[in-house]
Amino acid sequence: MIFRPNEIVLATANSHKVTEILNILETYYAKDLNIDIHPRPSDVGEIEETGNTFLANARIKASRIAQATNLPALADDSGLLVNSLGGLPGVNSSCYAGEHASDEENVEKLLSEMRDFQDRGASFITQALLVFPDGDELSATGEIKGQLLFYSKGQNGFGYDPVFKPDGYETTFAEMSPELKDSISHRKKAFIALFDQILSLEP
Ligand code: ITT
Repeated sequence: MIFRPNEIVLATANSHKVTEILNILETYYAKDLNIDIHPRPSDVGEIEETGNTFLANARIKASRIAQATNLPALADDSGLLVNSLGGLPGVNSSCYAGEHASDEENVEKLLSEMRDFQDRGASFITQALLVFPDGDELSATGEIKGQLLFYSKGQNGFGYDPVFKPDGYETTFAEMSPELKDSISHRKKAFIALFDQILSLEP
């Protein structure tokens, strides 16, 4: 039996993701959450993501932080899947242009790979995973479909946001306010689905 935790530690080192996750939780649960969320401990070094799936990589990150802290650890593994590229960059989204590539370098490589494709369909996926120190898990995924532009537009967000226009909207994620992105994103869908499960657990 899994009990509702009073404390959770984040397993992501990506400050943009941390900001979005905390904003989503504050917006949708506010004081009802009653769970202390701690940042990823700075003394845990880089965690190599050797999995072939978002779930496998989320498990590697969360298990490592749960073991290091003896607290339930929350991972976000996410990425962009592009139809014309057979699902790339996928699990390799953060290092598409090479290890430690910047967001700008990844976007530049994507636009270059996509220059001859008219099918611009793509989707963002987030795998949210909570791993307890004893190995129990709760998981949820979120997805948003959209279209890739031929050039970058907008200054907000991070990663591939400047080239991704979600279906049903006229602007890229990077042109939207953070509040609008966080109300429709893959990350919002995954984390609301996960925290609805967490909050339904017995205390
Ligand atoms: P952690 O592993 O420490 O959580 P990371 O940035 O390495 O941080 P991932 O391995 O999950 O995380 O890689 C996710 C990459 O996918 C991220 O670096 C972006 O390039 C892209 N990405 C994920 N969510 C995104 C979003 O909401 N907007 C734009 N790009 C996103």
